[in-house]
Amino acid sequence: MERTFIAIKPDGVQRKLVAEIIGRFEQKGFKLVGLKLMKVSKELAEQHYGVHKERPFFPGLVEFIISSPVVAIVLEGDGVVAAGRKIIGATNPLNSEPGTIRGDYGASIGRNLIHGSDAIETAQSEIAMWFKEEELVTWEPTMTKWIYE
Ligand code: D4T
Repeated sequence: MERTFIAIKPDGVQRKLVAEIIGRFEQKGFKLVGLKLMKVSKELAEQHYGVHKERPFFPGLVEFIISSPVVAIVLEGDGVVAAGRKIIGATNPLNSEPGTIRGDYGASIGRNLIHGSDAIETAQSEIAMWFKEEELVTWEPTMTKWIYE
């Protein structure tokens, strides 16, 4: 089953949007398989955003991610990577559709509340970067038969 990595960034945690954000994925029908509150190390932040290391916003982005706790999440479900990105909305909250997390709660690109993996392969490497195998929980929600045919 497909998995994605989601992180509620420091602004989402500070603004007390954790329950609201996790709730949106739960209500959609996706299964939580990993969940933890953590202070992110500089090494992990730099690794996670490694593709952006030459971009001018990289130092500020890393400082922001390590500035305050983050909630790291792994979700499972058919098509969860692409559907998760839709629920999150466009990178710049000013362009995100209303009804998306960033569209409803964000007002600037540097405080866009949440990260979601952008492809299945990225999700696999991000999950391995952020979680130990034993932190991921295998379980069967009783609701599954009411969500999937
Ligand atoms: P993340 O990776 O946080 O889910 O965001 P996206 O996948 O939607 O967007 P991204 O990788 O292009 O950007 C990563 C991260 O950098 C911040 N950012 C981005 C920024 O502060 N200024 C910028 O100009 C850009 C492009 C926001 C998200």
